[in-house]
Amino acid sequence: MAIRLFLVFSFIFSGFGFQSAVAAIAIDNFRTGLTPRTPIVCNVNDTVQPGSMVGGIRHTRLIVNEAGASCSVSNKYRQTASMQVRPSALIVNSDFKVFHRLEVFYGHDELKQNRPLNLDLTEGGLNNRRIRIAFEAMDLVENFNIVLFMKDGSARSQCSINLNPSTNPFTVDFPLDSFGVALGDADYADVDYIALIFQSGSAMGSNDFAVKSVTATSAITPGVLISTCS
Ligand SMILES: [Ca+2]
Ligand SMILES: [Ca+2]
Repeated sequence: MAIRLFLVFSFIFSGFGFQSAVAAIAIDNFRTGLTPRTPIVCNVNDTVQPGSMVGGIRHTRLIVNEAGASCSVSNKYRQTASMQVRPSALIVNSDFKVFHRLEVFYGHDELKQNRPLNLDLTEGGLNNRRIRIAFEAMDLVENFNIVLFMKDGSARSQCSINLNPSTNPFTVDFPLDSFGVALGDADYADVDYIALIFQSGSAMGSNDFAVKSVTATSAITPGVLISTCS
């Protein structure tokens, strides 16, 4: 199966004036797979969005508070949260005291079943790439996790951090070599599924944020924050 990879090239300059091309892999730029804002109360909004993201499908699950009877306690004012993809941002809004969990999957098909990406995130076998996430802004602390499933899920590694709020755009690099291996042997030359998980990290929920792009790159870019996955 052909994998839709969109290669972009950036150039880095060494201190000696040499120039070399560094290929970056665009995982998602949110310019396609648009989806309307659908506020939910204590529920799960589970949808797929076809487009030019890696694997051709973005599968999202927005979970608001707990579903079921306990919701009348945890969200007694029946407030809402929503996710929306507009060109070119994925936007999450959460109302007063609403706690969200957003799961974004790549490597699933239209029926939300596994369809391995067989994605090589290495650069010539080296684990020197970073998962680079660009945010537009974030108003409260958000817990963020990247989970990489390799070899059809027989290996797994992850990076989990709390992101600090910022009213300005900010970009964070998550170096592959800082990910914690949770299962098997990490083989970033065969990444089959990618999960991005965002969870309210504030004491009263209510978080809002927007993501602009997800790429994998080895380029070191001034101004980009570097996470150590802890
Ligand atoms: Ca595979
Ligand atoms: Ca809010």
